[in-house]
Amino acid sequence: MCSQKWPSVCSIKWILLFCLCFGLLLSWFAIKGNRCHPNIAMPYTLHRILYDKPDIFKPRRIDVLSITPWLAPIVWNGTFNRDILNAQFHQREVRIGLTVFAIKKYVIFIKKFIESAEKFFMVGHKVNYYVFTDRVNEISNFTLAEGRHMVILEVPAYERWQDVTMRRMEMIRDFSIKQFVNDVDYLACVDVDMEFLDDVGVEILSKVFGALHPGFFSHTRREFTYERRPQSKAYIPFEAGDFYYAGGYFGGVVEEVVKLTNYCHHAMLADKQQNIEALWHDESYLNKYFLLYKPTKILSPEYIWNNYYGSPASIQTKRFLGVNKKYEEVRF
Ligand code: 4GW
Ligand code: MN
Repeated sequence: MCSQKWPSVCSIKWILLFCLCFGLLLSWFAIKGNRCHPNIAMPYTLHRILYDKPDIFKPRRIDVLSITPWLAPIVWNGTFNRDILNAQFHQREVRIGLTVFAIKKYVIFIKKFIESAEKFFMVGHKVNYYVFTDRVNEISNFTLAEGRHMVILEVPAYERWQDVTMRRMEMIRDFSIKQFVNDVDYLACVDVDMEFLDDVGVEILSKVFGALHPGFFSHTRREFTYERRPQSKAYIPFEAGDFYYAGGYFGGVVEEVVKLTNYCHHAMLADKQQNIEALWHDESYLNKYFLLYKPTKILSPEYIWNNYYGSPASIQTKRFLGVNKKYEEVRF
């Protein structure tokens, strides 16, 4: 059969067969490669984000500290590129829970809180609002953007206001274990008497994070209003302490939030046994926790500002601002 001269029909057949096999082999390797390294094959879109090369000799902010001695970033306006961060977190399809308490008369703050969060909090990402309240019927319906949900959690209203704020730790811990851990990757736990005025995005996310209290970021250790009684579990001596963290803003991956809230709740219970209540309640225990277990990221006071503290030059934007409270209307 194959006795004709070169190039015989027979040898062309063999060449074609060889090419076919080689092609099949190549595509098999390509498919296998993609399957094994999805994060190498996928970030194609990332290459299309245009941004300036980071310059080692040009820090983005020179007026403020943007990294702690334990190498946690401190997030200030101008130090990060939101597009790069968004692309990274979209790649992971991150899900974020925002916990907020609206107990008794504090339900009045929910509307502005949620409506402003829809404009500025984690826009474009998957968000669950977890609203803890004793007044379920007083929480109105909100139209939320795609991928965003509200979960209303009915909880008891403690009689003393100090317990209303302190027991948040216990409730966040319990719902984290039984529910949030299945629903979201990160939690941000914040006060409700607040309004979002500028973007708060994935730049806040880290294993465990806290925020600098707007009233103390330029103060000395001695001036921090830590709990100073050695009998208290929240005790911090005058020679210790890094920053004064705000009680109204902390978070992290759900497992870390469980550790943090569990620690604070147990410290509070132990103090209660001794008839002690830390000076600034949950905030005092949170400060003790962050002294012992350093946060992996710290948010500048842009993230929890209050106009009571004016408008210093270092605060270039007020992302989340305290709402003026008419104390007689909300307190008891
Ligand atoms: C005094 O009468 C009160 S009531 C002090 C706090 C109260 C309270 C606080 C309340 O009645 N209902 C309530 O839901 N809270 C929650 O605790 C709410 O989420 C609030 O943002 C958080 C901390 O209380 P706060 O915002 O009044 O604390 P500061 O003044 O430090 O921002
Ligand atoms: Mn507050």
